[in-house]
Order: sequence, then C-alpha cells, then structure tokens
Amino acid sequence: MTTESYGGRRSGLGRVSSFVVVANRLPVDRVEEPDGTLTWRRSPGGLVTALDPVMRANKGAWIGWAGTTDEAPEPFDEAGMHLVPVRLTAEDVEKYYEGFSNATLWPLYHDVIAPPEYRRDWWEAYCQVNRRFAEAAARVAAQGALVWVHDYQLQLVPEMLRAIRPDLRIGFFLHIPFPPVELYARLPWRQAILRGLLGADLVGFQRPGAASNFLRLTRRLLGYQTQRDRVFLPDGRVVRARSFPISIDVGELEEIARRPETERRAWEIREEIGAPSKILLGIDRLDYTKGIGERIHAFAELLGDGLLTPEEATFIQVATPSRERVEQYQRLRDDVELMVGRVNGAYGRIGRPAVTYLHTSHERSELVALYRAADVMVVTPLRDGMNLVAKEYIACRYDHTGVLVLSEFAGAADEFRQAILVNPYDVDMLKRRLLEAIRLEPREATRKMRAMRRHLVEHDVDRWANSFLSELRGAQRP
Ligand code: GDG
Repeated sequence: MTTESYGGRRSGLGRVSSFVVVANRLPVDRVEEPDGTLTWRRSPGGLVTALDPVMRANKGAWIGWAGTTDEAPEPFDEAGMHLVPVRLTAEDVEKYYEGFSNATLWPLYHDVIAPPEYRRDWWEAYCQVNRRFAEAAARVAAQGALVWVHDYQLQLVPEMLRAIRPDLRIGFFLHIPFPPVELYARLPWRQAILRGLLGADLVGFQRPGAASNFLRLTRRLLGYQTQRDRVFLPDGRVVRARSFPISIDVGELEEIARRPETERRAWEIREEIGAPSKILLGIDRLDYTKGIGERIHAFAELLGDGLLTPEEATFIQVATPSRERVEQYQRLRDDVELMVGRVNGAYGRIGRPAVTYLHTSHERSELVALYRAADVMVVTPLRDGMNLVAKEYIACRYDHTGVLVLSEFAGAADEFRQAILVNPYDVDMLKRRLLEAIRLEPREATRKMRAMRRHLVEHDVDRWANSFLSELRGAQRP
C-alpha cells in the first residue's frame, strides 16, 4: 500500500522509459482509505510480479486503464514503475471493453461457446481506444525502447505504434486462445486485426496450435509468405510468431501454502463444510468458458446415480464475479445458481451442502487455503488460453498430495500430461474421471503430482518473461 494520492507527487511527468508495458489495466487498483484519501494498491496479478525485475532494472513504464471512468490521473511513480493511466469514458467501457473485447473477441476466440456479436460502433470504439493506447506508448517510449503489448483488447496497438515510432522493438502476447481460420474468418475486421498484430516484431501465444493458426491466417487472408515461425511482410520486415506458455510465481505461492496459519485455515474449511472424506474444488472467474456448469452437472449425476455419497465427497466452487454488465455473464450466473440450488436441495443436508458455492472475491491467502484443503482440483474449461488455477494448485501441493482433473482444452494440458485429462463436453467421461480422481491410490497421486511439480518449478513466470523478452531483444532491428 502507498500514500500516493491524486494531485500528489507527479515526479514522472514527461519521463521516457526504455521498457514499456501496454495492457488494458494498470497493475494497481484505486482504493479509498477510511479518511477519504485515494491511494493505489498493487494488484495481485501474475503479470506485474513477472515483470517486476525487468521493470525495476529498466525503470519501466506501464500504460493502462485505471479502472474508473473518471478523469484519468496524471502519470505517477509507484513500486519502482512509472504508471501512465489511459482514460476510458463510460461509452468506451461499454463499446470497446464490454462490447468489442468481451462480447465479440472473447467468445469468437473461445470457440464461439457463446455467440459473438459483430457491431460496427463497437469496432470503431475499439480502433479509437487502441489508438489512444498507441499514442500514449509513443510518448513514453525512449528511442529504440522495448515495448510489450498485452492481450486481445489491444491487438491494433502494434501496427499503430510502429506507424508513429518505427524505431521501437515491439512484442505482443495474447493471453487467450487464437482461433482456427474457420472461426476467425467470420470476423468482419479480420484483416485489420491481423495487420494490427503484424506491427509487432514478435507475436507470442500460449500454445503452438495458436501460433500455427495465426501463421496460416496471414497466408490465407493477407497472402503473406511464411516459413516455420516467420512471416515475411511486403515491406521487408520479418515477424516471428510462436508459443510462450505463461506461468506463475511458484515460490510465492508455496511460501503462503507452507504457513501454519494456512494449514489451520485449510483444516477449518474442511470442518465447516461437514468434514467430508474428499473435497473437490473449482476456482474460476464466473465465465462461460470455464465449464463450471459441466462439472457441477457431472458431480450431481454421480450423486444421483448413487456412485458417490455427499459424505464421501463435497464440491466447493468459487466463482469470482466477472464482467457483470455483459448479458451473457448475467445469464450464466442465473444458470449456475439454479443448478447449485437444485443439487443442494436434492443432496445436501443441514450443515453439509453437496456444493458450496461462493460468488465472491477472496484474498489470495484464502485461495491458497482452499488449494490446500482440496483433495481434487477440478479444472474443466471448454476452452482456455492457459489456466493459471491449475498451476497454482500444483504450486501449493508441496507435499505431493492432491489430484488434478484438467480439461484437454486448457493450454495447461500441453504441459501436464500426468493430470487426469478430460473432455468436459463428454459428461460420462467427466463422471468417470471425477470418480477416478476421488479414488486414486495415494502412491499414484504422489507420482503424478511429483512429475507435475518438477515441470512447474522449472517453468515459472520468470522463465516465461525472460524467454519472451530475450527473443524480442534478439529480433531483427526495425
Ligand atoms: C486469462 C486467460 C490465462 C480467481 N478468483 C480470485 C482470484 N483469482 C485468480 C486465480 C488466477 C486468476 O485469477 C485466473 O487466471 P486464469 O488463468 O485461471 O484465467 P483468466 O482470468 O481467464 O486469465 C487464461 C491467463 O489470462 C494468463 O495468461 O491463463 O487462459 O483466460 O490467478 O488465482 N484471485 C484472488 N481472489 C479471487 O477471488 N486474489
């Protein structure tokens, strides 16, 4: 927590940086103290932790939205970073963020699990806001600086920024999946977005399949030549596209997991829900891509079939509120809550619910206690770029206990072949895999968890950031 306030220290005005991150959100949240002063608190996100060392070493700058539609605060310095807020009006939030980003691109890039809406006014807002971010980056970047643009909200920034500042080295990383040509080709602005991304020197994806989709699309829709991970542009530039699977700060989570108070809290959680033999856990933003309904449905059928009893296993589902003004999310919430109500009505007892459902946000320490309490972690997205929850669970199981059920459609499935892999669309398979996980022999569970931890420890978030940035540094000079 800091004592920075609006209108206070403005040491950073006009400063330029040799390393610039551009992301939809700034890595800080605005909080109001009891005395009414406005302060900033660093957000718990993994990205800021990952980039912290590079930010400090290079006096890095971070460009992003502060999360409110008030007048954007002046640039300020915080925790070794120069933060440059970009203003979004209420209309921008509605059209660029909730509209084009979250009701067009998000469902399109996630296998059209929900139908995307294509609206021209949303697209215009997306272009305008992307330009605002690009202009802010152009002002803040020093001559020849490295600029790292993040995620689907800002896919036009690389091209827009290069047009203003051809001296920069620009990287882009997409945190979500990149769809195959059959789906992507529906997008009315499909060429513009590809050109936007190709403004970067290096385009990073979570999975190799996403990078191949992108390379194929540049051939099909733009007619460019490609060779392995390279795209050859008509102006002579060469853009590289490949996968850099994101990770987490394993050490930080393990440290919290090992605290005695965390173990105490994990024990308390188990007692509070009626001390079942096995706890199954899901932690997700409440999002239709995460397969929350699918897993609860499968669990309910197991209870209904008599293959499981509520004494034997209970489910805890944390569904963190997300994008609450987007209609599809409101509908999803109703569906999930109806289902949970029905399951509990049928199979719960006083003091022992079949499903404990929490539609609230939690402290990180509470999430870690839940990871410690869970015998089986159930991660069943219908499509997911990576899924950090799966990695966080593995990080917390320092004693090599616990079983991970993991969807084939999460990026994490590429790395954790020892998980109990599942196709969440196949309810019978999901039921079988849940039972298998609940009844897995402890020695087998340990063998699997040990192998997954070995991989995770070697592939943490520092390695991810360093490998992207060293490849970007080595990119052909513009
Ligand atoms: C996108 C991609 C990709 C959840 N509830 C609370 C809370 N969380 C934290 C989790 C985890 C993060 O949020 C969720 O990360 P995921 O990776 O699971 O999912 P998305 O939000 O969809 O992220 C995804 C990711 O970007 C990174 O590239 O892996 O595929 O969709 O860290 O722990 N954190 C706190 N309270 C909560 O209530 N503090």
